Amino acid sequence: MAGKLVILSDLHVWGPEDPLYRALLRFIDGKLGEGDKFFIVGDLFDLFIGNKSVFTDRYYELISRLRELGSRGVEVFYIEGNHDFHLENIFDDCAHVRLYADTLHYEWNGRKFHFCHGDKINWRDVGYQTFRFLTRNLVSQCIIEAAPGALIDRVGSMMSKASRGYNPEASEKVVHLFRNYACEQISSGYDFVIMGHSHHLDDMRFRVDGHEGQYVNVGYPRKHRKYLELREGETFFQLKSWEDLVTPLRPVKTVG
Ligand SMILES: [Mn+2]
Repeated sequence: MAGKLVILSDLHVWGPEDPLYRALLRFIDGKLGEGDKFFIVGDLFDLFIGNKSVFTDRYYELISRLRELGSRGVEVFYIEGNHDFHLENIFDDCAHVRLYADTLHYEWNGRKFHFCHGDKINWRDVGYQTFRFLTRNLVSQCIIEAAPGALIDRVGSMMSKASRGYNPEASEKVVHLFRNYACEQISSGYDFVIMGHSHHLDDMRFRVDGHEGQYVNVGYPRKHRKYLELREGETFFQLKSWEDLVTPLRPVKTVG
């Protein structure tokens, strides 16, 4: 099958006025075409919880763009992050958009891919785990469904900022944990492990018992200005420069 895999994560778009938001729309228009698979590996938004009009109105343009990709022959795989989830009702009627709350195991051209945002990996990271627990468990899901969007927006923004303050940058230990996790997946047979969340740009190869696999993480595009691409016939993902991101994109905050 023709086409390529294109991967983005951790944009943490904070609003329609965010220059990165405009750049993302241009990215979707310019870089995706017939037969392509577009993978979003979580935290595309700094805050997007549930199918609430406060969010769907705010990001109307992007949602329309993703919805329209079907007619351009592009499939979308949205692996939810810890800042954007419960998106299940937004794309209900779009067969070309698939949502994953956790992990995506994928096969393409005989090669095996393991995708996850990565927020469950660092179990010692109390800040993230609390955020995840409070927002993802069933009780809070019911609350989210019943609560007005404006309230979720306010509370979520506070929590999002709090988790930012808790861990401004992935420590060496976290980076190490992510690489270990990737290595485990590769040793269990995956050819590629793709994660986000750490905001640490990574491109590593692991060879286990003669089997070589690649771990990639786009880091924090606001800072690193990279995305990932795998074309047919290529052996490994390329970290490509997002050359469109030339204007200053507000001071860099490394976020969880
Ligand atoms: Mn995250």
